[in-house]
Amino acid sequence: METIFSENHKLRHSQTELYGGELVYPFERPTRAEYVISRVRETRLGPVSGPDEFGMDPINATHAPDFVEFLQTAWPRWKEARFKGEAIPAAWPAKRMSDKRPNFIEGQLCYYALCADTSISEGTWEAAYASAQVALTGAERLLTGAHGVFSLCRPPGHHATADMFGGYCFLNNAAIAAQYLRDKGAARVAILDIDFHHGNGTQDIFYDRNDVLYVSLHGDPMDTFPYFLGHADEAGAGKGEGFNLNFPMPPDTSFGLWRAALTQGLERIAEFDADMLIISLGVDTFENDPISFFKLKSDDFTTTGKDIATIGLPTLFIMEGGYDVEEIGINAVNVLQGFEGVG
Ligand code: SP5
Ligand code: ZN
Repeated sequence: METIFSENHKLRHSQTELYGGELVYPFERPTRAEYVISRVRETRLGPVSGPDEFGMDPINATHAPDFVEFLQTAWPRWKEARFKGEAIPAAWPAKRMSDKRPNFIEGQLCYYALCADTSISEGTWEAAYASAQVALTGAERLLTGAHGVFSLCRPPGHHATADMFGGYCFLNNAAIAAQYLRDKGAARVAILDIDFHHGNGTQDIFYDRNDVLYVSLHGDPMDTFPYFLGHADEAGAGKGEGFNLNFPMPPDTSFGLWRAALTQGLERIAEFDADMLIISLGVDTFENDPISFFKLKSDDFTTTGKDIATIGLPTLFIMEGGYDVEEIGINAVNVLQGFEGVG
């Protein structure tokens, strides 16, 4: 399987995450991608290629242009305002407040943020842009006949909505890729999100559509981030009703229960008759992940890849979360090898 990867991910090297009342070094850090690409090379998974250039159009096809412009300019504007630290949102248009967009950068930061765990720092836009190009290049490979491709995206994307960043995400790589596949002729695209967290951004972007099916397996939002989306009764709206399927699961969920949900999700995808499948590949379901509460073991990731392969669709794997740096390379590549029938 070919891997698409950009060294520009390193441009995202934020030093702060608001976590448990402290500013910690972020869980979403450059070494994550280094562990994964090392494992890709070590296992000889296949060739590693840089991204092609698709420009801004496919990004603006999914995201609001004002939000994209905000992301592009946020860091220089924040510096200009002479704040000392990284850009961390600390106010919100909360219940019963106005939704008018403020003028000052601090206010705009809060306007476009869905939570406070994600600081904007120097190079963030450049890395997010490269990550989207990595996803688009993987999508293009499917269109030219590849059966499986791995877009090693960093930063991740599935929490980003059309006009909000957060949860370590800025541009929704999976959504951008799905929209690109639709625009290039795929009639139906399915997204299967196996990251530990619910992909609130991806769900929101496609919630009222019946041409992109979203299926997610995740920690119950009653117990974990993103807290305010991902419930089982969220089934889609309007003509999208029935095209959103959530499997929230409780703390300590082990592979047996998780795999049963995977089987049901794959059945729904097969019934949907998708032309192509995108996997939001988070490996933060791992038993030793520092911020999550599922109990998957390294071998379970291989089985997951095998299960995904059974539905026989051209599949684009897009890297999302996974924070136990020592193991994320092994676990991510196990999924890919399982899909390819190796291991
Ligand atoms: C892409 C992705 O996986 N983003 C996840 C963002 C999660 N950020 C919020 C972290 C809060 C973690 N609270 C953990 C409590 C552990 N006991
Ligand atoms: Zn996650």
